[in-house]
Amino acid sequence: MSSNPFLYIVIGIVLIGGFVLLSGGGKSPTVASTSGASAGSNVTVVDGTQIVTIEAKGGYAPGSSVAKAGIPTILRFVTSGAYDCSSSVVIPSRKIAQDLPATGTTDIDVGTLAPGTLSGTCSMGMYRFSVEAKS
Ligand SMILES: [Cu+2]
Repeated sequence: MSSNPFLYIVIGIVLIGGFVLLSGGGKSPTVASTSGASAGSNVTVVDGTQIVTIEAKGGYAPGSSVAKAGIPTILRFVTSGAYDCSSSVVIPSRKIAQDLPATGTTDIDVGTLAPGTLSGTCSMGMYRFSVEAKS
């Protein structure tokens, strides 16, 4: 019985595939660890207004954000081909119900956050997000 060249090709593909997976896995995203009680990496402050950027599509990312209390705050929802119910945002404590375009950017003014957690969901209450405001 002679060796089967097909077998060697399969083994080669598996080895190369495994190597690609391993080297790709090494490039895990590094979380920017800013010092002190600063806000999360999805939070920026522009002209004194805090902008919390949340992607909506099949849920919310990040699901939980850390922001600063005491400054005017906007939740900026970014959608890209979101045809699921996460494109309909409800923030009960602010009496907000906002439909997002399937693709686009929608700012929701949530006022100045008091220390604590602001929570929202999709219109069905299935997907959740929260913004924890720290003083
Ligand atoms: Cu839903």
